[in-house]
Amino acid sequence: IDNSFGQCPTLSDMAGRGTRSRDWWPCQLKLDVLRQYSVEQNPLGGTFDYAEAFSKLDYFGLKADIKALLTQSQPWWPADFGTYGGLFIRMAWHSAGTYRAVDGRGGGGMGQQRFAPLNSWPDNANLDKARRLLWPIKMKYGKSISWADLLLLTGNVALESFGFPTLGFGAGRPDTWQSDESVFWGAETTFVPEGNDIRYNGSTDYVARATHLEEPLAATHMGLIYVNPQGPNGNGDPKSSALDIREAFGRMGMNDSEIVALIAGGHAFGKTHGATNAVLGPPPEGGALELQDLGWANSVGTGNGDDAVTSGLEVIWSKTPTKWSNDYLNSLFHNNWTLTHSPAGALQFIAPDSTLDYPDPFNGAPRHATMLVSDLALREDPIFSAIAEDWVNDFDKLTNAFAAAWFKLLHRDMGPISRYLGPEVPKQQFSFQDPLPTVSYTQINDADVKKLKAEILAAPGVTISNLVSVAWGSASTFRGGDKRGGANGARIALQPQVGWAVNNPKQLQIVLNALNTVKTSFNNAHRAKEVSLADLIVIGGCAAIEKAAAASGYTIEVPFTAGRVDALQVDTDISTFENLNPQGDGFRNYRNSSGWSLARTEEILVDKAQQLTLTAPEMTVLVGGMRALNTNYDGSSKGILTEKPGQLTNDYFVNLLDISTKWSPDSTGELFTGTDRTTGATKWTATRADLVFGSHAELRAIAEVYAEAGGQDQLVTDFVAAWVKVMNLDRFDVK
Ligand code: HEB
Repeated sequence: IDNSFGQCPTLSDMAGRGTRSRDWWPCQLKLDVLRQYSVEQNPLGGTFDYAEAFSKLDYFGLKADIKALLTQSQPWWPADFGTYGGLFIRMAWHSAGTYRAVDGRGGGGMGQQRFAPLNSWPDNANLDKARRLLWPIKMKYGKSISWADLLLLTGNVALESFGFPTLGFGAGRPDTWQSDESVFWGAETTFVPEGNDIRYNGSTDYVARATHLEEPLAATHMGLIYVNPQGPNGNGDPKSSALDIREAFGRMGMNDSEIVALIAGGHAFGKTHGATNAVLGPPPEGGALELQDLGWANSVGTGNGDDAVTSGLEVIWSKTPTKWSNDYLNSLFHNNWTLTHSPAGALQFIAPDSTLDYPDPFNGAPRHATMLVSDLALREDPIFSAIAEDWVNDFDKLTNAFAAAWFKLLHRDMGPISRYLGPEVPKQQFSFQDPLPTVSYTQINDADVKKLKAEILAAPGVTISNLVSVAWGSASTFRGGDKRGGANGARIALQPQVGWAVNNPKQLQIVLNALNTVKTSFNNAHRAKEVSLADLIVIGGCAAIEKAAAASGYTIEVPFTAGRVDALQVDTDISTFENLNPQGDGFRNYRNSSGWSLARTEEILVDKAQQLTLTAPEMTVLVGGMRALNTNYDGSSKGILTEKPGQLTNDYFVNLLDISTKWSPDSTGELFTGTDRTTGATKWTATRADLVFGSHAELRAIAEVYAEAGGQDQLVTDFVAAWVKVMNLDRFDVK
């Protein structure tokens, strides 16, 4: 356990050390999350195209090499039962299992297990060995396979080597080169088991607290992928463990039967490691140079093999830990369990009167059946046990359920199926992929777009403001983390998005009605050619921006790429789409104040900008431009710092930075009034999402660029570029 949070024994004066502004002003709004993954820190350079590199991969050669590696036990980390399969399955599961449905972050899509904090989480103990075992293979295949893909594919190959029929594999996860700092892993300053559990907002009641888990977190403690194997806070109680499991896996987007399938499937293999009470060395990130990014050094005995300590638990679930079987569930339901301690002192269950044919991984010595407290949850919880008992007697059902849940686990954050690469992508579509229909009609051309723009602008009820707002609402659900949302599919016209407060349902309906009328008349007038509502929503935004620019003296054309299609309600999973309902959308001056959140409005704005993969300048110009276009979600005048709303001007920045306005907060600290410093007359109102562009030194520096001489021209150019980027965030089909 590393108790040195926030401390470092050596004081250096180089390479960014010493006290920094972040130390002096820890509550300062940080823009770092908008500056990740720049070309400068990518050794493959900005032009590297992973899909292209992957297309040259000898995929089945790679799979054969992984399969061979499984049974090549290395003396520095001997394989249990003669195979690394169990270890590799756990590696893949822990890579993908950090996904949280609430904000779409985490997951295996960026190969983040290589970097802090994940590489050093207590729950990821000894997975450094798994990755190091894979290095010769990564080295051999180079750029044609990313670490992110390799970590997951290896888990698949391991399952297949044990005789499990997987549904296939979709590659296509380009590597990242730094820790993803955008993920909120919790506010705690200690790792499990010490976890000070700020995420439960003070609740210590195991029944009540599961529902108090702070959003967007999924894990129950800092440093865990999901739940404590010894029960909540190590209480040894399977019933309350079940509540934690349901909540944690639910936050990963898994339902009860998927949960049972994953655990019963995963723990059919391998073992846990707690042979001795060894005190382990620091995790990789805290390790000495000579350890070369390996952690958890174990100095008892050989420190590996039959002396290995990982979790401190010593469990062998199945009589056949290297073969796909129903033995885990058989053991769970057909044995009598007694709470006991592992050699390392951790709470686990043993079946003292079980048969002695649970094999030792090295010497074959017989052992009794053992289970984790969290495994017993599948038997003690009535809902889990009903599902599991059904599968005890129906192995095929378990096999099918695990295959589907495992596939979902690995691909949950990949976005639409069009992103999947490789020869093993299943033909079948899954609801978690948010399917879009394939269409055969001819797409509209430039001349059609021009005509459609004119028709939209002439339609009853539409304004520059509501067209821009709806186009933004449609596209801005996109989340870079799991590639869900976006304008394609026009899901803004479907449940649940159509009813979201941020979308102003009444105004939205006016625009959708107008666009649907345009759509019907266009499609009736053409034979094989059609326009989708999804495209029309975006075209509406283009038309409105062009008109607003014309009003301020600019003749521009907002680039548009046709080809979006309209999704069906049946292909739109309402409950998980609800996760895309924003806590706040500073771009439309929206903040949902219900629900427990410690976040400030300006942090929610930056967080949303990060989801949209925007840079700080892009965020700034979009807010300023959208205020000029009068696109607040509720039509309010908050932050509309212009006398000419609806024209694409830089007025917002000019007026925000004008010293003659004096700003004062209301009692909530959310709304501000700007008065004339001399006369005292009220000039404007604004929110935190506005004033931050004048108060935050770095944002102010960007705002100045748009307010100073030349700023108006630059605003028009940059606004259009950032706008088009947002409209196309989910166009994986367009290069
Ligand atoms: Fe698991 C292992 C816990 C789920 C798969 N796990 C394990 C361990 C632990 C656990 C503690 C041990 C580690 C060591 O080494 O020591 N899990 C757990 C929990 C949970 C789970 C608590 C929730 C309830 N798993 C899971 C899943 C999966 C898995 C879901 C898949 C799918 N695991 C696994 C494996 C293993 C484990 C395969 C083995 C590893 C080896 O062999 O190495």
